[in-house]
Amino acid sequence: MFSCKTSPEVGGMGHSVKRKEDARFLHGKGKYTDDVKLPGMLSMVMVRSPYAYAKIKSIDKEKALAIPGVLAVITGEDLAQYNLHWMPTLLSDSQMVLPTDTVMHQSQEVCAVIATDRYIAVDGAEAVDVQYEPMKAIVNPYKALEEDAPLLRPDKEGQKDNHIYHWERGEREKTDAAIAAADVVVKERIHLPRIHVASIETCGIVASYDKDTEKMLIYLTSQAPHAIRTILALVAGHVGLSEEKIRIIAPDIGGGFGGKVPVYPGYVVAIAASFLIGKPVKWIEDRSENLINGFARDYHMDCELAATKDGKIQAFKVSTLADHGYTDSSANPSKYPTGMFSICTGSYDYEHAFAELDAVYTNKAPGGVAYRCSFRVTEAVHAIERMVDKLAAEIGKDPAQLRFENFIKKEQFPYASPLGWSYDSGDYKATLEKAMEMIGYDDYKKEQAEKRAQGKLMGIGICTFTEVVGAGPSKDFDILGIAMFDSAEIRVHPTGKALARFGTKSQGQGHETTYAQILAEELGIPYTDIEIDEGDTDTAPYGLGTYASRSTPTAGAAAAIAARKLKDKGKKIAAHLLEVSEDDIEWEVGKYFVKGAPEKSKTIQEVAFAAYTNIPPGMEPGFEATHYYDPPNLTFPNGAYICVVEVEEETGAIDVKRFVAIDDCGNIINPMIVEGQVHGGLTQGIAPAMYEGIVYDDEGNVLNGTLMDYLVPTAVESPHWETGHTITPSPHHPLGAKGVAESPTVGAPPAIANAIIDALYPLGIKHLDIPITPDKVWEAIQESKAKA
Ligand code: MCN
Ligand code: CUM
Repeated sequence: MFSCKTSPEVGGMGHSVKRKEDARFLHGKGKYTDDVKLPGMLSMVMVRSPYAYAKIKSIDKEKALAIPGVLAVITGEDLAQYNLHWMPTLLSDSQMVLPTDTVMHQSQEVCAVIATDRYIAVDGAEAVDVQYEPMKAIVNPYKALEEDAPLLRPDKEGQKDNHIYHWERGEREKTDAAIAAADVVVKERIHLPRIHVASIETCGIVASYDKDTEKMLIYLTSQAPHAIRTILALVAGHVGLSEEKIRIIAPDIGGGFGGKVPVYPGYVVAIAASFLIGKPVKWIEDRSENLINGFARDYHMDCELAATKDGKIQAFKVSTLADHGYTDSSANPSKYPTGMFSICTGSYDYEHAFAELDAVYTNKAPGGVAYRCSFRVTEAVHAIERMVDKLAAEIGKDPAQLRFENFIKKEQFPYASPLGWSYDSGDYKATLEKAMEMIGYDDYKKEQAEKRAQGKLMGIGICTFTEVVGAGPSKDFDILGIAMFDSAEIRVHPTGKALARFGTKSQGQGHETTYAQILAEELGIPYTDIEIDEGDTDTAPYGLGTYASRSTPTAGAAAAIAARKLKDKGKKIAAHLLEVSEDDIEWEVGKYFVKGAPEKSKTIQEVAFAAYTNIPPGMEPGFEATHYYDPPNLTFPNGAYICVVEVEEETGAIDVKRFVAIDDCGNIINPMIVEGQVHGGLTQGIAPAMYEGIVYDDEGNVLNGTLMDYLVPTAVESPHWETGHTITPSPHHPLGAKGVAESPTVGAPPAIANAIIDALYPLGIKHLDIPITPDKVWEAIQESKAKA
């Protein structure tokens, strides 16, 4: 167990101090991209395609340009003159900035109208006359692979069909043989549909080019400002936008959740427009533009789990078809096109596994982006956790018992998983035991038996997941060739107050508080005396940004090590001040003292002052340190979630009665912030499980592109989350911490799905895909009754 080393006033690790950033947010003083107003700023609005697949016959700008205040209509042809009409996606596919001849999905950007204000720009966009020749869209990814399917990407050299790539991990033959020889094999096709992060703040940019200084100043709601700057320089270097001339400032962010990692076409057009016109250009998406473009996942997974008749798991195989829309824009590391999907073997110890994935083009918006997912871990966890429950049902074993019998044991860590990961640490048994005790599992089992006897539908669902977060190591992980590590830079001022800067970027995770707490833990400087700064590429050290719950595993570690470098320098200064040898100096949080004479001491603040005023001969003045941290491994948090539901047979209505979430993210920096992250993440877990899913018609139109039709759960839909934790420190992280922010979103959907399907099991219903809505349940019930 973890015990605090610092006082609450110093506020190091383990203290639930209040978030420093909240005063500004609660007082309405957060500064978001749309709050940026620059002199002479213009507004940009996109003309978007009503068709999912069409040839553009003509674009007539005349009427739009005749409107007073409309300054320009930018088309793909205009950008083509500068070779800026295409851009790379983060996974090295190609994406149109603006089309020159064909639109590939409904709501795709067709051209951009620049005007003196947004109202005029909207009028201008309506006045642009685009003539289309609609074509038959491919919406179903299985149909996209049929022989007579039209080739969607003839622009790609060597592309002969709509198949993007094949990926596989593990041993196909051995896994197939184990499955063929097993007593029991359960099979299921599981679909995780497209969903949208639906952050409160949509995407947006203000681009401001100064022709005299040749500097491009960009305000961007971005989770990864440094990486985006490098990519922009690589894409637009040929027109003079080189990296030192680009400054990206990511101001406050109203939710990222993965949706603010990529570069969107609107960003490039706004930058190009400002570059050409020489004035600041703002582009902010409206809600529907945000909802219809760019989704997470869309995985169709064929799963097979094999076991002995008493439930010893022997092999797992999953073959996935991934619908990426018209371009693969997944924000995944280059060597991991399917992200960390190969964590799909889960928390269980068995020998044989094989995972393969085929990615395919369709006429949908670029997909595979993110939804608080740790790089495709949600999909992986859903696959294994649904299948483990299916196996339990098949052999009539309690799903908790089945899990206990198959868990990787505490002594087996570091554990080499069959698909190639080295799990760092965990105690899965303890985590599940704690969850069962907290919810009162055995009592619910009895209650369920009684309810079933009365013909009532009650279900209990478990998910015991293993997460994988914290990329690097940089030798394995890069995005478009940019290696993944992260950074911290600390400056302690003469008065002992400090400023620390990071290569990550908070979108609501509380970094201004938790990074200060890490430094407080290491240096003993109160967290309130430490300012945290992120997101400005001109001032922050280079880093890859905040996503995949990597900030604590990477930048958090960098902060600790940078602080330790400072402490080493401080020790020399303290020895000088106390007139003893360095070897005689000891450290206790916040001060150095002479071994055996604790009354002879110097505080960290006194040492900081001396660093600028009274240093030993030959030493460099100043009290600063920087560290770029390249982790030796990822961190593997885990959790045990249990959900109890009741389903009303007449209506299909689902009532989540209880939800207990026990997370193990190693040592915790701020328990309250972690709890907040878990609450938010669980709500984002019930969302795909029960409410959210983008619906397409056969023509590729999105049928729920507004928040009237796309149900984002609020406090009303959310159950009372009950949370707790176990602590298994990461053996390789300097603070023993693991990332946590996405665990709940990864773990909650299968727990909820398992509970609902468990409730329906007496009716013979053995699987439902998420979102499991009342109408889906009602239909399944009607079908099962018709069969009976
Ligand atoms: N933390 C802690 N102790 C730990 C682990 C984490 O106190 N052992 C704290 C951290 O210090 C940090 C927070 O919990 O303040 C989350 O840390 P971490 O798990 O490292 O995740 P990141 O900071 O890298 O956040 C990214 C993650 C992702 S990928 C998505 S998606 C998501 C999420 O954060 N988007 C969010 N949570 C979000 N929360 C808000 N409010 N808004 C978003 O857009
Ligand atoms: Cu996968 S969403 Mo988060 O990693 O930014």
